[in-house]
Amino acid sequence: NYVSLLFPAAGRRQRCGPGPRTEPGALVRSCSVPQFPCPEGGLWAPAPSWAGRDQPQFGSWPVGSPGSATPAAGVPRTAGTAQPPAMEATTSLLDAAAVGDLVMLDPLTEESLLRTLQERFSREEIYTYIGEVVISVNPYKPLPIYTPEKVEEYHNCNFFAVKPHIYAIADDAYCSLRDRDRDQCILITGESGAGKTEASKLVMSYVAAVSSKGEEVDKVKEQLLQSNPVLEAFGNAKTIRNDNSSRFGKYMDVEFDFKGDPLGGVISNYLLEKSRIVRHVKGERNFHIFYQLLAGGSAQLLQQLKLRPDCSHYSYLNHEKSVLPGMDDAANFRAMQDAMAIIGFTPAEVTALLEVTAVVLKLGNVKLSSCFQASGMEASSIAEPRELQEISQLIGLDPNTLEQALCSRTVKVRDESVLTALSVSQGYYGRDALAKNIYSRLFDWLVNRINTSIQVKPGMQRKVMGVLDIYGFEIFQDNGFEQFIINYCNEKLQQIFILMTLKEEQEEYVREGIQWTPVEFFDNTIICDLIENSKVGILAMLDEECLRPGTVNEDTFITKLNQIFASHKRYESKETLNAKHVTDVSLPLRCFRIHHYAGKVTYNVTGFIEKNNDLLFRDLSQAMWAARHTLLRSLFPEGDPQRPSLKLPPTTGSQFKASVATLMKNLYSKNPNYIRCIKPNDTKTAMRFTPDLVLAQVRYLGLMENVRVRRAGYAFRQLYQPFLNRYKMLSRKTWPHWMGSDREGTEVLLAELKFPPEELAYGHTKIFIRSPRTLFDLEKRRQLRVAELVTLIQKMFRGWR
Ligand code: AD9
Ligand code: MG
Repeated sequence: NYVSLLFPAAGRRQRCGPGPRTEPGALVRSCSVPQFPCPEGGLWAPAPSWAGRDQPQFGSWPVGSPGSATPAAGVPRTAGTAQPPAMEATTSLLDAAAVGDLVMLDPLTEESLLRTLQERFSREEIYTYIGEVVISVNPYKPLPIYTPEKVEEYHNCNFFAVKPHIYAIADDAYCSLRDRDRDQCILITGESGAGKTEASKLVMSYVAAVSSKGEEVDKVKEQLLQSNPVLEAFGNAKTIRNDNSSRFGKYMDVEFDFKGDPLGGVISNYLLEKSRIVRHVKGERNFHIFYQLLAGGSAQLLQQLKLRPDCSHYSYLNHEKSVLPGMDDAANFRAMQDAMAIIGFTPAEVTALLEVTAVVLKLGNVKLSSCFQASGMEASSIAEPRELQEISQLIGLDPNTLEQALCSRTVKVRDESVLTALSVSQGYYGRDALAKNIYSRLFDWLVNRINTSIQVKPGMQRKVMGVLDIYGFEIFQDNGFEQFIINYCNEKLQQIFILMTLKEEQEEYVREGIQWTPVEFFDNTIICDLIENSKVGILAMLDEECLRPGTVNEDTFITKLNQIFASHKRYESKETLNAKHVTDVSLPLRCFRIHHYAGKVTYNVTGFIEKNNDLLFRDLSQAMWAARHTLLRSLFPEGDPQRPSLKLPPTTGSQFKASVATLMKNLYSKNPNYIRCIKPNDTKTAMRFTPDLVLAQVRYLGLMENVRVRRAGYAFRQLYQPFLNRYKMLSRKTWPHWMGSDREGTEVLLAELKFPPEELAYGHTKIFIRSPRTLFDLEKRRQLRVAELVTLIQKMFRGWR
């Protein structure tokens, strides 16, 4: 059968993709492989056409998909007509720009990688693989690739029989979880505006669409999906980079039963950018909820909350009217309210939540004025009592108590409590700290409340898919405490990425009985340790400074760091930088530089101690606890004067370190799937690709390292049977029929082709090929052979006629 020779039937790594599973005891899923008319008039389905995830696109015709926006690279197609594969189908591998999997890129250089992404992007191919990793380049315009038809197309698809797509990874992860009981995690990283949140929503909605339907299951799915508008209202804001920027990190475990039906989930949130409550730069906004509430709240609601519908009235909104093109705050408020109802918030809970939100907004309008005590000491008082009184009414607190808490502070002097007046600037500092604390605690409450609704009953057996949407690596002109924390988190994610990738490679080699030769890779443990070592890590030393009695400042902190890390390979002090005449940035007064895996970042330590301490005057937390407002009161348990412990709460840094450690443990127990998002331009322009900008991200996402690690051992692997089927035409000994085992056939075939032995390894079920070049060589030979065969067939047909 000559025709069957022309059909690719390749497959590479059967990690967790669809199709017949290779591991013992694995379930076999039905593949909706398209069928094609054969010359005899019957239907021909490509011989076992399962292709594993890592298979390059060349071998998996049809690469495109009916109805897709653009034809697949190198594959001319007539829309809707099933055709035998054209010869060009194989050229995609040899055409660098069309490589759907960068592992197969040859030569691998930053330039070729960038060119490939750009070329694909220009064809609206926004997704590209690096093995199991999906790279997603934000198109900044709606593409017709997320329709129900697309869901259908990717569901139970042959991973590489379709174009790279986020649905393919979602399907792969979901099916692996459902059919093979492997808990999954999907890690989405990238810089602000790169498309992480959109990607996480696409994954969630895909899973919701393909899992089974039913009243109970649909309710759970709806609740899970509706957590997004609520969290986005309270946790997202317009920034210069992104009109809907998530100002918190989010990890969501979605839990499924044994059939793969969603049961519920758990959300964890990380480090809300609470400083935005009191300050945001021009061109940005505070959290969406404030604008939504003022634009969408009914007159009655606003009256009840003692709010005016006018943004320009509020100091924390910069006294600006802020209407964003394309964003309907009023409609979003209604959507948020509907979402809360679906999740199960009671009307009383919603009211309490909005009351506390209103209190935060109104706190910004509390004005202080300066006065002098009899002693001549500066003191502060409330300049205009109305706002304070309204706040007190909203929270059920005596206005005098609130005023006292805002304008003075209790200090212990030799076991005696003394009330000392605060200056105006100290008063404002306390007021802002209170607003930030109320809001961030309210946000935590919100997440917990959602969790209460979506949590799964204890004792039920479940499988888990975690989705992580977290801030990417940040290098700004001025990098502060937030960047330090965010970059530490990314350093840990990189560490886990390397460890898990290598672990997985190693496991496969062990499974296949192939000798594992240690792979050289950049190990960033040294950087993680520099930051998190519990004795001599930067975070521990910062905590030490924060705990020191007396007035602390960053001078002693930086001096200690410089002493301890004087000879650390990844640390540089300002003095070292000056000595090296580093002039790429104007160095702040007090700073240090870390050589992260993704680049060098200079941190300005001003504000490190205050942000790490994150202290709230005890008088303020006691006042909040004294309020009759049940929700607000519950947010300040430490305000209870009966509480014996006067222990300081953990610092921001140590809390973050602990939650990152939990996150890592959680991720490490799951099978990882990566989505690396890239922002193609700085102007949010549709389909514009700025190479320099993308190159910077390619660097700090570590994509080159990613490709190197992926192909550190053997770049390509495939089951013997499809491999032999595809290439047997290259040897007279194996073609047209090989009667022995597939493995023997493969050995005979490759021996005849005389590839260097170090290029090949024979596993129990798979052939491993070290470099893409060998595979290209094989593919080129196959192309020539196919051309010969086509000519031969044509001659035969002519002869018959
Ligand atoms: V941030 O770190 O939270 O500031 P993200 O989450 O990486 O950021 P987001 O998902 O919010 O970015 O995407 C930014 C905008 O890009 C969206 O509001 C969309 O307008 C646009 N976007 C992102 N992904 C897609 C896509 N797949 N198709 C079309 C997209 N537009
Ligand atoms: Mg986001």
